[in-house]
Amino acid sequence: MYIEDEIAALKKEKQAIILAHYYVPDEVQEYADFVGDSFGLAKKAIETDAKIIVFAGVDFMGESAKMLNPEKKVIMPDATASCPMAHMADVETIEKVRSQYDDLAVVCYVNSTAAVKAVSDVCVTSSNAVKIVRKLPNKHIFFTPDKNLGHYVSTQVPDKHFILNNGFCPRHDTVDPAYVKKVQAAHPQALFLAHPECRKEVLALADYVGSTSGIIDYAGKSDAKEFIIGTEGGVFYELETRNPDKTFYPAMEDAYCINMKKVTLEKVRDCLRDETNEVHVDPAVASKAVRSLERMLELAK
Ligand code: CIZ
Ligand code: SF4
Repeated sequence: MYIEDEIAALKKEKQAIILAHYYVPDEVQEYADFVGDSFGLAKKAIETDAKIIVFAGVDFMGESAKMLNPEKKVIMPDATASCPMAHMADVETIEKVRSQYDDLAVVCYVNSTAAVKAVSDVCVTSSNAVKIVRKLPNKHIFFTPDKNLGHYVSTQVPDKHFILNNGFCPRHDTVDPAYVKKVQAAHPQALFLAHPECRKEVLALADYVGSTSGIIDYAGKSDAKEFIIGTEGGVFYELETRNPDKTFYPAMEDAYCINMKKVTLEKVRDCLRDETNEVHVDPAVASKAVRSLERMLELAK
């Protein structure tokens, strides 16, 4: 039997759904029931009535899906697919910053561990960070883990004071402005669409700054025919499928997130068949962390 047919049969038998991030390999996106960015996937995880969620993505995404659906079984194709940025934040730093400011909100990017979410006031994703931070009543914002997204939000919400944690995405943080300029010179008609996990020097060159789903929407609606894409290479699958008449160029030499690429179709089949790599979150941590996620879902409306 072909692997695609095996997966289809297992999904039916087990009442399972496959949720995939835009950064996983093309063939996994092709056979997923829903493909999205972390915000879209979190919302989908709540809506589904499937009994098993196969989360084709990295650790923090599976954790969030589990915390929002404690009664469902959440399994991961590769248990070692982990976002390094999520591990660049710690509870001690948050507590220290909290002790220094009276009117502080701790805002954590969803790319974070459950333990960090549990001591934060609200979660955000790159699709909703600006909107949510604007709505917070607090004057001081401690943004964690991503310094680049935090800096970008601070430029959009200038009336608040930001303290930035020192984390970053190894993929987006290394996009080189000199390389982007070379691609721009080679394709002068192309618009440059960049993810806010890139450094400010890169965002300064962009025609549009937005989340992965923001970039996909923008490219679809724009009249332009060529685009330089400043985010992980997995988005090319969705961009090219939706826009066969448009051309997309990467803004970096190596556009791939190693951890997202660990999620293969074989591993999707294996974890579904064997129900392995189930996600567990300590209930005491989960009960606090889920408040930050639920507050995000509420404030993003
Ligand atoms: O870099 C990531 O992991 C992103 C952009 C996640 C997401 O979908 O927000
Ligand atoms: Fe983490 Fe960056 Fe990979 Fe996203 S692209 S999962 S932020 S390492």
